[in-house]
Amino acid sequence: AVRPFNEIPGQWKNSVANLYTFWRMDGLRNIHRIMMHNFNMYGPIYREKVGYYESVNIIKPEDAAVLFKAEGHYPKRLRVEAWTSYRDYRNRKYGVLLKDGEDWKSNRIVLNKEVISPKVQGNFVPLLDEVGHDFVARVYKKIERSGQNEWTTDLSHELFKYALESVSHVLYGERLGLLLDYIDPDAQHFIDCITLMFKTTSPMLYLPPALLRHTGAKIWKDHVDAWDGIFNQADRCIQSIYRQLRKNPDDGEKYPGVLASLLMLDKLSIEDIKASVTELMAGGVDTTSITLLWTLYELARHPDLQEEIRAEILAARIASKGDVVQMLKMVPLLKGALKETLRLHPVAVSLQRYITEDIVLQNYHIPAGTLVQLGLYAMGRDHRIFPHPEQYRPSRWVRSQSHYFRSLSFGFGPRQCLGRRIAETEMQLFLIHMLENFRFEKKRQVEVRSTFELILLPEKPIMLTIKPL
Ligand code: HEM
Ligand code: 2DC
Repeated sequence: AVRPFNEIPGQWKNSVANLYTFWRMDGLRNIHRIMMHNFNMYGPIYREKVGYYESVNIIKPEDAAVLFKAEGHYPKRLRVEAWTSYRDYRNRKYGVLLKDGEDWKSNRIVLNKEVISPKVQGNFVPLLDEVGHDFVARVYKKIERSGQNEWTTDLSHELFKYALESVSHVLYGERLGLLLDYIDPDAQHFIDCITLMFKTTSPMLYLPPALLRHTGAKIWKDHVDAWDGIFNQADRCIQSIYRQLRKNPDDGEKYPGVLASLLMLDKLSIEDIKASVTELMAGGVDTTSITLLWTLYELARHPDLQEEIRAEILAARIASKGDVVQMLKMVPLLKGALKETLRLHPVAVSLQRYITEDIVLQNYHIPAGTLVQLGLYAMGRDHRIFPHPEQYRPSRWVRSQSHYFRSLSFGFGPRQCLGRRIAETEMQLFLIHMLENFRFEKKRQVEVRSTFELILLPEKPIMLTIKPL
């Protein structure tokens, strides 16, 4: 017989005890490890109440399948109140990230066609390829200047610039010039604002922003400053394209970028376009750059694997005869490496949905309306789901092993990551260019852990040594 909702294990009945564990484990920065701890203690399903939201947590691929079948036509994830509060406070529209219901759906359908459909990938490739080339040239320059024929560095700042340059080229069809020696201070400020925005969001998952706002808390002020910086910079970029387009309407000769395409299509209001393009620009920086940093870190720790992927890339380069779109279809191990990076170092600790119908998970009844979270970080490190989870093995994604509801780093279904195609193409091209030119090494083999700042980040700087081949 199916067991009732109230019998699901967990500390949900005693939220004081739960808050105590949370505090003792420095919960804020350790959400991912607390979730693993809870799955070890309670098994593959538990209920919890932290702060002001309550959820059911699951870890198994079979349960994920049941969850996503019950997500309904307008899938809804956990609402990040800090982000909606800011927009309400400044009277700005929600973009696709924060919209819900019919409004979300109608915007998302239009955006899908311009951002994630297979037909646009070909448009993005030359734009992203150009940025990849320039990054390589920049690294050669750095190596030359070091005078030692190698460059040892924490690449994160360079990667942030690479990611912003890439996503901007796709969105605006124009370069910002972030890979030049002297960069626009406004662009650097934008990058800093995104990091601050994420960092100030996580405490507000537990303390309602409305309360913080009315008590004049510093965290709320910093959060507002961060979003103000993001919106001001995005507004400048959007205005400039808008004016250009009015002066010289597009001649259809070359791909003009996502923003211009949306403006010409004329299916969304200017305000809706602005809101979603700003989210795309902000969502396109820390996510891909950190994933690339983790990938280089793993490849530096696994030199033989690095060599194997390099060989695959060189072979694909020759076989594709200069057709980059074709080349991207010939690098399965490289793609496996990115999946493997996101398995061990996911950007999102969890995926969440409010279910729209009653379901059964692990033989417990779950009523419609419940917030169900899939622990993505915990799932990626569970030995029952991934044999030898501690090993970085891209080939597990290439060979036959079942991938059924195991590859979920970008989410699932109609509400999955809108930036997915951009992110994947950008990361693949980066690694192709870098591995064709350089070798990556790590001097001290120390394990770097993740820390939660809304997205998961390396807990300390990762130092890499880059040498020309
Ligand atoms: C949503 C992951 C890069 C823009 C999401 C979600 C995940 C995710 C897990 C939630 C999906 C769900 O609930 O099913 C990632 C990862 C990235 C990445 C792992 C890179 C490694 C990007 C980039 C952009 C972006 C580059 C922008 C260009 C968005 C947006 C949403 C989203 C707008 C909300 C979509 C909606 O609600 O309809 N992402 N993301 N992401 N992401 Fe990404
Ligand atoms: C954070 O408990 C932990 O892709 C919370 O590009 C639940 C939660 C809800 C929404 C998730 C968030 C977590 C992590 C960051 C995500 C976000 C949805 C989109 C966002 C996964 C798991 C992200 C990074 C977007 C951000 C775009 C934004 C900057 C405009």
